[in-house]
Amino acid sequence: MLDTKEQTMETSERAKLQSERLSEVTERVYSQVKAYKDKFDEHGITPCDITGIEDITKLPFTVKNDMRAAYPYGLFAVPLNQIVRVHSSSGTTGQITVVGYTEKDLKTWASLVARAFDAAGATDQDIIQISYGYGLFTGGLGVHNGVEDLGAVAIPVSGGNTKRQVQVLSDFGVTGLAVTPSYALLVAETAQKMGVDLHALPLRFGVFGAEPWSENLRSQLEEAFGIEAFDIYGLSEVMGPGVGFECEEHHGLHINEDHFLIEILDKETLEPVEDGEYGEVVFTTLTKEGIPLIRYRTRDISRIIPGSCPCGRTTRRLERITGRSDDMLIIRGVNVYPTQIEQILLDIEEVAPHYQIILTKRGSLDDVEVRVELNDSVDFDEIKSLESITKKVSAAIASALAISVKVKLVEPGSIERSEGKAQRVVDRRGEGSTS
Ligand code: DLL
Repeated sequence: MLDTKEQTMETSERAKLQSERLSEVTERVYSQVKAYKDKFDEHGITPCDITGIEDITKLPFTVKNDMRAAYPYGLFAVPLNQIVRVHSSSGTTGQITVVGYTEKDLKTWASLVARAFDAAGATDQDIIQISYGYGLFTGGLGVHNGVEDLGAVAIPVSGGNTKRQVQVLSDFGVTGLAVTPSYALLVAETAQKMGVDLHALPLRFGVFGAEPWSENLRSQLEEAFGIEAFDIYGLSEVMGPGVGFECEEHHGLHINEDHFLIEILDKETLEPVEDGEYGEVVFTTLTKEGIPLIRYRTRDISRIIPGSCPCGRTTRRLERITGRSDDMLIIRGVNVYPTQIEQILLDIEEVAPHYQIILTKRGSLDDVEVRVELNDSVDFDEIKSLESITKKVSAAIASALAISVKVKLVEPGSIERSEGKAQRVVDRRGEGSTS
């Protein structure tokens, strides 16, 4: 295990380290970042009020809009000559936000991503194909630096050009694949079309993240590639990939708590919840120099898994992210995340793991349609079987989630494939009523 001391230290010892670091970071943002000074003053709080992690709740939150207001560099805590790299968030929910890294930040980031690959069993003997996008997105370069830090071979393929992805995978002796789970599906599908037998390759593991994915998708990816699949979590505002990662137990994402203080807060009251209960994930960066963030509200919903992990790491585990609060659908009063629908669809043999959820307006009501592709093996022209599969899918959704949705089976290959993060929900409610 890399960084054994940091990853296995007694909880009390870690709390002490976090407390020291929290004091330092609050002082730093108070003295270096005007927006934080103003906010602290508004709340009548000074860094002297923060003596330990139990004081975290005294501090104000940072939200995406604070970052937008400070666009591009307003929340940086060091002069630009100390920043050596910038990245940005994907901007799927509005204007992009910019983050900056000092040299030390990049080193820390690489070491935390290296922990994730180490936990997936990677060593300096491995050859790792990185198919996350390179560019402003933190996925490509973030994973790249971590893989190099581990001493493994990094193949910077980036996203897109899927046939070439398959060619590299089969010709370069690749042992590990790092990519979004949805793009991994397309790579597997393309390999099959190209007649490449993925099971005959030396590929051993995949490190998948950057979007929510279900347990059933994990099984399908493991089967399609003949690999063990690991989850990796992160967000650009907080650092990028490597904030948390799965170990061989596959039971939650170990959070790199020596660098990030995690809180789970009730969605309504924003008060801390007990371990085991669901809420919004909030992070405070403890060591970042470029753009330290205090109590950043991620909008991701999850919970801390209570208890210790047999792997020996003492860092707490965040359950895999079910979804973002922005993606939550409210279907006739029931809260549903796209991954819950995915989990159900992937249990049904006759459909493929390609789906989209279309939201439209019918009068004043929201209408939800689940579009899912039929499996190649089903004859799309056979109306009888289509009817019975449609019924089967709606019944499975109704029984698992207690909601009734319209289901539309579509031809294999007709749902647009993603080369990065998949767009599972298509919101057409602004485009006028369907009736
Ligand atoms: O997606 C960083 C990343 C790159 C993580 C590569 C893992 C691998 P952003 O573009 O800022 O950063 O998007 C962050 O993506 O708040 C989650 O909603 C979602 N997300 C990231 N990883 C996971 C995961 C990168 N493993 C947002 N499971 C986060 C579920 C994830 N959702």
